[in-house]
Amino acid sequence: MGLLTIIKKQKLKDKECRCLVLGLDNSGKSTVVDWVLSVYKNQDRRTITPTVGFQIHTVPFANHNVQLWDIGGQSTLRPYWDNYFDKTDVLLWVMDTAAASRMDESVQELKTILRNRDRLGYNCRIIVLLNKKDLVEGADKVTQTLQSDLERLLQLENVPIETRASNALTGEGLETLMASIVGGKCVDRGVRESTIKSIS
Ligand SMILES: Nc1nc2c(ncn2[C@@H]2O[C@H](COP(=O)(O)OP(=O)(O)O)[C@@H](O)[C@H]2O)c(=O)[nH]1
Ligand SMILES: [Mg+2]
Repeated sequence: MGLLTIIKKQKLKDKECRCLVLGLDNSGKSTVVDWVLSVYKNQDRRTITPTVGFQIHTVPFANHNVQLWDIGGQSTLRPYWDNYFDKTDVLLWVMDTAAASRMDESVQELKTILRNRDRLGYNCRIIVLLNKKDLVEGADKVTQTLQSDLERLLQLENVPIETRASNALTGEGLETLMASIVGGKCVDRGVRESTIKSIS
């Protein structure tokens, strides 16, 4: 391995960003992760089955190692979500834009998390991903309305949130999402490895 390669690899290791991917079951979390892996790690796209427990993937992006923690969203698994909160840089909250009947449930779950922000850490950034935009007619208008509704609903929590829209099947919106994920503060890799060991 040439010196340049070693230096490049070391640089990548220096910046690590831990992103917790949460949201209700069927919102598209694993599909988002799958698209990211296919593009930035050249992995074949998989057939997605409901996530039982959690999966951790590390993806190189813009001089960062982005750790994506894909956590199962079924109601039986939600009481365990906070086991993963420690040292999270970004909480990516995935919502199914087309599932109007589950919107309220999703917002309530997010509110519960935000009310316990001491567990998540006050430096953790919150990104809400309005996924499955391809399934709604007039997606841009719908996501705009949803965005302002969300801001109003989460106002009481007094937490700044960033909203993005995506189609995880085609990857639309996901490259800018990745850029946004690494845009925040990231910390040293060593700290994170000890956390993974203690949880797994
Ligand atoms: N049309 C459409 N379907 C999606 C999108 N994202 C995910 N899906 C589908 O939604 C279903 C649930 O996705 P999955 O990633 O397993 O959701 P998870 O339970 O949140 O991990 C799967 O059938 C996916 O193919 C999207 O952006 N558009
Ligand atoms: Mg899943």
